[in-house]
Amino acid sequence: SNSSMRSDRNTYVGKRFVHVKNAYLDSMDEDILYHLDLGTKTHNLPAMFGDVKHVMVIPSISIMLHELITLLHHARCCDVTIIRIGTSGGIGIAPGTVVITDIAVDSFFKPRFEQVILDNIVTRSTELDKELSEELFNCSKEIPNFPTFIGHTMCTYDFYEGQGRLDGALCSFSREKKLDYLKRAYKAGVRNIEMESTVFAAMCGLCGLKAAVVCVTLLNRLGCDQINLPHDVLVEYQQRPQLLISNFIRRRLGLC
Ligand code: R2B
Ligand code: URA
Repeated sequence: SNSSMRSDRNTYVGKRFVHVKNAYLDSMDEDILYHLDLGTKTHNLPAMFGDVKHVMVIPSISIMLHELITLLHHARCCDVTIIRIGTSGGIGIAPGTVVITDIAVDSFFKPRFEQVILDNIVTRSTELDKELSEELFNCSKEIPNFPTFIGHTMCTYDFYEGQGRLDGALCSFSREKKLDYLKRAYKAGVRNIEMESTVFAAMCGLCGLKAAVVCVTLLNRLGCDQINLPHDVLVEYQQRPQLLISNFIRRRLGLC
């Protein structure tokens, strides 16, 4: 029909299609949209979503921490230890490796979290508890076949361009610039990238909580951008931080 006639690359008569400003996207054999658990090869995306609008909500760990730390205060908790566990992208290390963070750094490899307060930028330190990270590392040595490193963790505001990815709807840099950036991060001591550690370290530090960050890596970003390991492998990897922390808790309770 007239309404579905293509008049140029992005426009059907009477319809304006979404522009993706990324020259790499069309050359990809398959595009896995990791957070949506969808892929161009595994799902018929036009049939499933051609007529709907998506909304994405960005969860904020800082809101959760404000309320959790306030709760701990009201409950008069003391000597609190708090550990963030989760997933991350590794740099120069094998997928499945667990990284225990010594310092959380920002996108400039600096150990700081910049909080906008009113119309000021307030810079906060992102140091974590050294003794706690060493205790966790010792604990990891007791688990067989459990590759673990202590290293810096880079925390970003975005999963795609913000982590130097060549996929996603926007990509404004070359493959060479991406690799140069990630190699500089590696040289600065960064071993993994995620999206919560700096604000977590800053808030816990200021409020006197002993804090640690333990994340498994799902891919090596020097090799690829897409998270494309089989589902059961990803599930096993994601259980590794949980396994380490449950062993740590058992040890602290004197149960092993
Ligand atoms: C790690 O993984 C998530 C993004 O895929 C994000 O919550 C993070 O920090
Ligand atoms: N989480 C991230 O933030 N980045 C990755 O590459 C993987 C998981």
